[in-house]
Amino acid sequence: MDASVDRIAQPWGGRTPYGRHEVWPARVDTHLEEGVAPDDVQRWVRAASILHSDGDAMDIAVVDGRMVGVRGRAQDRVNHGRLGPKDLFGWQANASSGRLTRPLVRRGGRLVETDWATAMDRIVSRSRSLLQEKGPGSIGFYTTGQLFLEEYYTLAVLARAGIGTNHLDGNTRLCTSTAAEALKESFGCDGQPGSYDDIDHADAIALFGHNLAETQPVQWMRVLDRLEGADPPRLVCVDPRPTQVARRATVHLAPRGGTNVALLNALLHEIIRTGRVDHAYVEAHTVGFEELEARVAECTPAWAAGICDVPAARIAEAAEILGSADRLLSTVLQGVYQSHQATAAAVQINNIHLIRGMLGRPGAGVLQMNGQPTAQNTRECGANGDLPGFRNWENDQHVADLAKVWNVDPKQIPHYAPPTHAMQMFRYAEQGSIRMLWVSGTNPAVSLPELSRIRSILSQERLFVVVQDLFLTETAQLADVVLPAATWGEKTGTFTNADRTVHLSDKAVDPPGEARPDLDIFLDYARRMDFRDKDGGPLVHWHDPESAFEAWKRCSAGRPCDYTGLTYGKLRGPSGIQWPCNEDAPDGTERLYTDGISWAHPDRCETYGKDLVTGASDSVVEYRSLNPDGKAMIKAAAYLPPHEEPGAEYPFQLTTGRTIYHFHTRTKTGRVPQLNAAAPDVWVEVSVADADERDLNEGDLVEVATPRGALRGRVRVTDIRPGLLFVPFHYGYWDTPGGKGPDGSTPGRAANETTVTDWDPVSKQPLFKTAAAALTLVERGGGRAAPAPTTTASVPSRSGGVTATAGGPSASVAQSDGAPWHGREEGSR
Ligand SMILES: Nc1nc2c(c(=O)[nH]1)N[C@H]1C(S)=C(S)[C@@H](COP(=O)(O)OP(=O)(O)OC[C@H]3O[C@@H](n4cnc5c(=O)[nH]c(N)nc54)[C@H](O)[C@@H]3O)O[C@H]1N2
Ligand SMILES: Nc1nc2c(c(=O)[nH]1)N[C@H]1C(S)=C(S)[C@@H](COP(=O)(O)OP(=O)(O)OC[C@H]3O[C@@H](n4cnc5c(=O)[nH]c(N)nc54)[C@H](O)[C@@H]3O)O[C@H]1N2
Ligand SMILES: [Mo]
Repeated sequence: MDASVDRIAQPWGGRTPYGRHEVWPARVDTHLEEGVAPDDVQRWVRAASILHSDGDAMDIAVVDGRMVGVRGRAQDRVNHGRLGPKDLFGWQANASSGRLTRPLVRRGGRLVETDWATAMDRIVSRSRSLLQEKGPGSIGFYTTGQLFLEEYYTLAVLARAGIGTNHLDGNTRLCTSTAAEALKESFGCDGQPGSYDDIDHADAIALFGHNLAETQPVQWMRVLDRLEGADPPRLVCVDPRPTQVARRATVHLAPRGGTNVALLNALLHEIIRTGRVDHAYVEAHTVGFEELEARVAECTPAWAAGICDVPAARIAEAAEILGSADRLLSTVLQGVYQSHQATAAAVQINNIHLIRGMLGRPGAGVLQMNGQPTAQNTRECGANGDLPGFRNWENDQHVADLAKVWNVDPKQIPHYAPPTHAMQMFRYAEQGSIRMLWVSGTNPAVSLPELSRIRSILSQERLFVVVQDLFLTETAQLADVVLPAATWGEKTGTFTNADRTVHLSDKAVDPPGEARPDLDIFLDYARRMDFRDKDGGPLVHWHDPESAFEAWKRCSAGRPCDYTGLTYGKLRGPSGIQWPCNEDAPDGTERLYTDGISWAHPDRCETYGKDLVTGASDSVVEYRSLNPDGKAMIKAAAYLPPHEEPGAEYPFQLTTGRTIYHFHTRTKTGRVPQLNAAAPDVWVEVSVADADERDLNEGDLVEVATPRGALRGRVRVTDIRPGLLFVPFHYGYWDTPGGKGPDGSTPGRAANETTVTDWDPVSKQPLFKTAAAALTLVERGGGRAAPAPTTTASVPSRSGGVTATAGGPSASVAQSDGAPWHGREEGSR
């Protein structure tokens, strides 16, 4: 099947159909820079994808110390050789112009270049004086889901035990805090139950607020291949937009934004009413079924139809698929996690699986998805508002155990309150109790809600801001010190995808200029701060990625995310390996909960849980009485209307999200020619009915306004549900020539100018998916098209005048079956 495919025009490439319970055939995707032939490649260096959570294994092609391309790894369990468009082309960002090569410090109001010693000195002396004058609570760290495990672990140790601050969280708060919370609420502990291999075995797959086709395109290729093979699965898609997933679904439900809980309660109602409950499973492994049964008793499809604006018959059809499935796989992502009643809704999806006994068997699993490539590690390592190793901050035994690993007094680890969440950290910075904020690997001046507020917080005189990044981002421009980081391909480390698969990513090339790996920066800071353990030894006693990994293994020992059976050597074998991996499971663990629930016992659980509606914490006493034996917890929730509903002034619902060609704030993908050209600027998706009613056409320039702010973009008329607008959140300001800067000149083009400072009461994840907005025409398009792709959820409803998205020769990708390219193999390094 050797073929060459334009993977901008055909993002998912060719099909390799396979039947149920068969092995997904391998297909190796390779893209090399023009003029480079496979035989020219001098080294293939092992890595995994860094632009989403799928964990696709790949090799980086190197010629004369330069990256020249990538290819998928055929033997890896995750992708069987395939890569998505961002991975095929995104590596070019590493060598793009604009990389930071030297540290910067603010002098006389301007950022000027300096050396590392000067920059680190500034940070260390500010840390010391704040510690002395205001204490550890004046220092906060805001990190990411895009560094490596070794880096998060080092950061967690230096922040929690070195500084002794409770203010350490990741942008994972915006991303997967609801995934983690939903798992904790249902199973007592974080940890993904399912496996990607469940796609091979399921007879029904349900995707809730998850645009799998665009955000994890390789697993979508797997679903497409099953749809074209023998005994294909039935698909249920719950998404208000006409995504490619929706287009292929057996049943597509397009609910009004923010109504997931109403819909899910109706689905649960139908599953119970039609007698589809697995009572033996419920009896053996769960508590709380009666409460759920009572809660959803009145939640008929007709009731939900009124709230969600979806036909009752369609809800019943979806319930029939979920209820009659023999092996059901569900996936959940931002249409749930960033929407109204996020945790309450995500938990109802767990409940579908619990009451149907759909867990721990091939094809029967739930994937509370991650988004970022390494978000799982932020969570495991405790760099995200949890203690390392999924330890319970309220359980003194767990804290003592952690203190032993770190050889510090338990009092040195803050556990007087839950670890501070990011939205609260920004509030503390706004109010002046946090005086130093160290931002690593995230761009909050584009990605947090209500940007005018975020800019004003970050530009305060009294707040000392450190930004550690690859580029001079919108956030870095507001910093006091900017540290140039090395990234993927320029440093070595491990990371874990959404189905617990751990990959090693090796250094392929040198970083530009004086840029340094994040690990080296954190180690340097720990050394300069001279953090000590209780015997006077160095608190951070490792010195490179592998020794950091070994230190983490000790911290993970005996925990759910046990890494003790892994080594760098083992991870250089044919495939990534799923945790837990230890003496009992030396090859890793495909699925959790194959044998009942393992981490929910009151002495073992990561949290005592919360009320799903109010977010109020339960006590250990309440937990013990609810769940003395450590079973899965079926928690019910009543539907509440979204906080901000459309009205006369703001008649539309507004939601935001992604396109396949870009990653987040585009610091990388905006610098990649093939990806940038496919979606070069912001657009606004408007339904056919709304466009007709307001006489709007493709390409018209419109303003979208909410009580927080406004943005301008060109109209794309699509089959999105009427009353809803969609804006991609990728577009900040760094590449708008002479355009709007972080000085706040408006209207801009960033979606988060308009979003609200509000979050889920349980997981504290911000609500990026529900706001009310006004829409006004600024200027007629005069025949020009919106800069939106035609291959994706933004496919125009009326194609007249819109050129189909294509990449041309520079987007050509070789797809071959059988063995990978035979360049000189690198073996083990
Ligand atoms: N191409 C690409 N891939 C990515 C990323 C990227 O930036 N670009 N980022 C990665 C990261 S960090 C993440 S978190 C994931 C996110 O991956 P996804 O969650 O799949 O992506 P989103 O576009 O944020 O949202 C998914 C869908 O939610 C729907 N939605 C909005 N409101 C509601 C609602 O109230 N109910 C329901 N049921 N659905 C709703 C939207 O229509 C949208 O299609 O993607 C990862 N992969
Ligand atoms: N409106 C709206 N807002 C959203 C969302 C939404 O759907 N709608 N989604 C939210 C979600 S799920 C997420 S995950 C966030 C993402 O939001 P951000 O994290 O702000 O987005 P990125 O552009 O990925 O920013 C990562 C930064 O880290 C830098 N970087 C990359 N690699 C490295 C490295 O190795 N080391 C260092 N030091 N820096 C590195 C990049 O250059 C970039 O500036 O956005 C959230 N915001
Ligand atoms: Mo995310």
